[in-house]
Amino acid sequence: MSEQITVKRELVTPGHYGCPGCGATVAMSQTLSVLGEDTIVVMTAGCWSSMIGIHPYTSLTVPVVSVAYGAAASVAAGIKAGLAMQGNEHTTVMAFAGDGGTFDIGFQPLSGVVERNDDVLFVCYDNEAYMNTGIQRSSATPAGAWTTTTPDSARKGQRKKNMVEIMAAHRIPYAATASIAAPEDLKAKLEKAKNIKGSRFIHLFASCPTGWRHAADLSIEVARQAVISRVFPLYEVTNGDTWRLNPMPEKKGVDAYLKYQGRFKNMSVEERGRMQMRVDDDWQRLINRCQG
Ligand SMILES: Cc1ncc(C[n+]2csc(CCOP(=O)(O)OP(=O)(O)O)c2C)c(N)n1
Ligand SMILES: [Mg+2]
Repeated sequence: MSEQITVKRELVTPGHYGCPGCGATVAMSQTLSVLGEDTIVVMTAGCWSSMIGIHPYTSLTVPVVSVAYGAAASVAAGIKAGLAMQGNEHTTVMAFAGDGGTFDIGFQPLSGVVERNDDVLFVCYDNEAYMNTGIQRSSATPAGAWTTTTPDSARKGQRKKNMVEIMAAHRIPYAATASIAAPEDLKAKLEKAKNIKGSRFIHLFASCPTGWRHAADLSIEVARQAVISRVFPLYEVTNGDTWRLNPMPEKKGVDAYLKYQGRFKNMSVEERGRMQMRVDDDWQRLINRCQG
């Protein structure tokens, strides 16, 4: 019997407009390689809608619908419902939006879609600021970070919004965090999400060398440090009530994560200590949920 060799086509082409080391391009490439060609991507304004290229060129080889900023969830729900009316139950419709298009301006449409349990996979690539318009603070920006709207004289004081907790509170069938530094974990989560009917949300951490002020070849390492320092733990929540950690990261201080990034370079020792306390607090809350 002859062996069949399947050559998988890369669905993100090399001609995109991303910055060197862009974590969001890795996020899209890893995501589409799992979801496959039978996927429609709905994206809002943000780095990805610029990186895709100028019409008639495109750097994605799957259909893309580019929509008004904030509307990704509702448009994706509408497309999925339209396909279902045509008898197409197989195409995955993925909303792919930045943190601004998810945590902030896209928040209400996303909440509506999830509350109705519309059949949508929503992937938020989180680079922790409005990068495409010049690194402005969002509600996903962590406390202590420099951005152009939280300059060194007034760096961000508020904590990062916890979107997965908010999704879980909607009793969404599946919500998870994921990282470009953990592709196998991301793959398992996407495969699971792809086969669930209803709303699914993946919060995908994607480093940004331009906005975070780190070297382009450190994007994966920075994302990896975020996981192992527990700044961005990997976990999943099923039906809003079953929390599971995957995997248990080592106990490491936040300094190893902060040290690569210019956006944190002016944090004082006290501020770093406060950040460590917040990370430890959030970790304990997460552990309690996973054990409860
Ligand atoms: C209604 C509306 N407001 C503002 C803008 C300007 N705008 C375009 S992209 C962007 C930032 C997007 O940030 P995010 O969603 O985090 O994606 P990123 O650029 O970081 O990839 C903004 C504010 C817009 N296009 N439409
Ligand atoms: Mg962003």
